[in-house]
Amino acid sequence: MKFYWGPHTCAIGIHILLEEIGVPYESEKLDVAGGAAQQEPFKSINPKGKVPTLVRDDGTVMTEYGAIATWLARTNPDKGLIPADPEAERRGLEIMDYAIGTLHLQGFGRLFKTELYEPQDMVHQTLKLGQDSVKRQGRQIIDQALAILDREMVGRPYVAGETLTLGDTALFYAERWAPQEGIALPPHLAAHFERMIARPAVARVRAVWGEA
Ligand SMILES: N[C@@H](CCC(=O)N[C@@H](CS)C(=O)NCC(=O)O)C(=O)O
Repeated sequence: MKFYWGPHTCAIGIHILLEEIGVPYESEKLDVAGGAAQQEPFKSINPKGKVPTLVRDDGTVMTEYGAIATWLARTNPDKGLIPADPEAERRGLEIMDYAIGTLHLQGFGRLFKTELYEPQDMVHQTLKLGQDSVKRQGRQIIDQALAILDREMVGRPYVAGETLTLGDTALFYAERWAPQEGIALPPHLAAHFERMIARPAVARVRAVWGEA
């Protein structure tokens, strides 16, 4: 398998799953901030121009965080990355979906890709009038999502209960952006973040990413 990632991106969560599982894989770092995900040769591999991307040994390409994470968990059932209890599974998926769909794409997306959310008329584009309000809106979405997720984590070391499951890696990658953007994590998320940081698989990935 070949795993494509870029510094600062959500791909760190899939990298952690690969290390937690212990499957053999190659990896390739892309200069995502410099536009490499939108250019060849990567664009022909994943026309969506996004990481994480995982290419299987038969050449088939997997994209979308939830799909890749679920496939990795289901093909390595001994790792317990999908809870056996349906209610715990639902909880974990609910948190994963909210971390990806709302906290990441609607919240942090407005901070990282502000220009995509700006009004497209000439006046706004020239004077950059829309940027502050887009960033404010992103910050409101982030604050609300962090508060909701913090309540979800009361009394739970991991998103679905007592052990790590796939949703933890999605929550972790989004938690990791908060301090980088000067946003304090609320206490239960801060504790979850530290719990993740303490895992050997996370330490190995952070060393590769130049963060440790
Ligand atoms: N819906 C995708 C989103 C992935 C995504 O937004 N990836 C960002 C990095 S966090 C990316 O690759 N951006 C590259 C670009 O826009 O050029 C998923 O769930 O995997």
